[in-house]
Amino acid sequence: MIRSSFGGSVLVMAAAALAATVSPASAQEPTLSPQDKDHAKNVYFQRCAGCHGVLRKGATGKNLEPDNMKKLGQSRLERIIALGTDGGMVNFDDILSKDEIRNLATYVQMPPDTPPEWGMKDMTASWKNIVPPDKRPTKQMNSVNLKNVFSVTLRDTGEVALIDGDKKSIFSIVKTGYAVHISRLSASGRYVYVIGRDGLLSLIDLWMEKPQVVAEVKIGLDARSIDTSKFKGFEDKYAVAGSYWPPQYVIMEGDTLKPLKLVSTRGITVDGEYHPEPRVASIVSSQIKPEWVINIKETGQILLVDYSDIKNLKTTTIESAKFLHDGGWDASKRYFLVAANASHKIAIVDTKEGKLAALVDTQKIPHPGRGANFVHPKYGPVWATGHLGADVVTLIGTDPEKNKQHAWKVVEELKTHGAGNLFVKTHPKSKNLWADAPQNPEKDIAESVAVYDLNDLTKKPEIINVAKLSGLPESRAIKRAVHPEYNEAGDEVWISLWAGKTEPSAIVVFDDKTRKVKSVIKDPKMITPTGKFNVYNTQHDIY
Ligand code: DHE
Repeated sequence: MIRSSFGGSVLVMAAAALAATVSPASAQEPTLSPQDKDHAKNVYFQRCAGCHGVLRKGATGKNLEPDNMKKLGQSRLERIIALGTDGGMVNFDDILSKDEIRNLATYVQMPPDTPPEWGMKDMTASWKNIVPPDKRPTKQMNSVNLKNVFSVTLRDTGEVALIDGDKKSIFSIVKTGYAVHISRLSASGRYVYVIGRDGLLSLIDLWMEKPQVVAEVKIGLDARSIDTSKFKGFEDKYAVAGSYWPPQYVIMEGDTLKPLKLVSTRGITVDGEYHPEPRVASIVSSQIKPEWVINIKETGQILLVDYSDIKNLKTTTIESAKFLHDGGWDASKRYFLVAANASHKIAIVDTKEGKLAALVDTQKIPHPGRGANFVHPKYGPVWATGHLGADVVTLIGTDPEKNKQHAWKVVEELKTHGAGNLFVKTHPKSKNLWADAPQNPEKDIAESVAVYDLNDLTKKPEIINVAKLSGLPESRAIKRAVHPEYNEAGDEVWISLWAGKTEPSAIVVFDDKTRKVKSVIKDPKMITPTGKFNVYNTQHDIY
């Protein structure tokens, strides 16, 4: 089992919604008391479902259906859960008790529970138009430079901190969904959309004197992705959010979140088999067409959804590779590159032609975030991804016009300070590429980032221990250095130090040119900061 959400995910609402049924079992069948089963079910949804799936069919993590689990047996399963595996699953003996581990090992040998559906009726009933558009400000009511605001995920408190990037101070903390995941921006830059793992989507209006949630809707029971309509003429008109459970996506009004259209993603994998749980992974919005790229994890199908007429929705379905996860645009914004992470491939879609441009083999478990674009001195324009399962940053050529011989090929692998990378980042104005490694089991590596000089990639990267420079008290617990994000000007890099819920965390701001610490943002309210979304860069897909 891979630790879901890299250390504590959720499907709590789904778990709560499940009937606490215990099937009658024969003497030989693994069984638990109703109370233990209920608890194990919650632990499974919180810790395991993100990687292995609710129905345990497997994705980033292995298939955990009862027949396979029974073959491994109780004591082997307990060992795996406690200690992890060489295959990339981390140990759980630091966060689960011996009883929890034992019961979880039994639970995965029992038939999986299926959470309820969440249809239009449920969604509409959950919808709150808290401050309707006609009651909202007609102009910006605060004096903050909104383009340089960062929406920061405070993962374990279910909040986002809106940080004034110029002053480097929090100017609003907003309650959002449980185990909040990512923020995205409306085309105008006025609205921030925040999705929680419990499926709660919150809309924040940055024009308010103190920005607050103006609308919310629960789009499913377990979700990860959200984006908006960015094509000319459709700015701020629609939002689209995808869920892990039920497997579906929903199109909503952009300024109220009123649900308009719900589309199931259940269907056939690229291997031609039916899958009951094809989860919605990344969603990105095209700037060259009224279209979203919606990546369906388990089927490996990439959907190009034309939102110009949502009553008569036209979708192009592109066959790629299974286990699609995260990805980003190339510098021209024509090609979308997405990791099929457990297939160890990057799929590249030509959104102009509506076709797969290439499937590129990489080292183990590519994890780009949105990736990083720059011009390589030798190979021309490239896009970079890091890997969870290998200590390299992979560079793929992205210019089929002027650098055809390098296009859609791995042109170089840059050695990093360790596997367990989640995010790489650069900026068009920068000459640096930053790579984290928060999932590395070694404290020193997980607390550090590697910085490459884009003018001379033959030079070894500089390894910077972010935790040591932060001034936070030394502790045995890991403060994971995660998610480098540039400011609007492209001259600062912000890195979260993601500590435990009860320990102090911080955001360390580096001067990009000198790579020296410029500022450390600490605040007692800044609990478990992870992703940071600069308004301007997120709005314009700059990375
Ligand atoms: Fe994420 C992006 C799914 C765990 C921080 N993560 C994404 C995307 C997906 C995804 C599908 C792409 C969204 C998009 O672009 O529309 N994440 C998952 C999981 O399934 C997984 C592995 C396990 C889970 O159960 O949730 C998971 N993610 C995490 C974390 O534990 C992270 C590190 C911390 C946190 O706050 O949850 C985390 N994920 C992020 C971030 C992004 C992201 C910061 C956006 C990166 C960007 O720069 O755009």
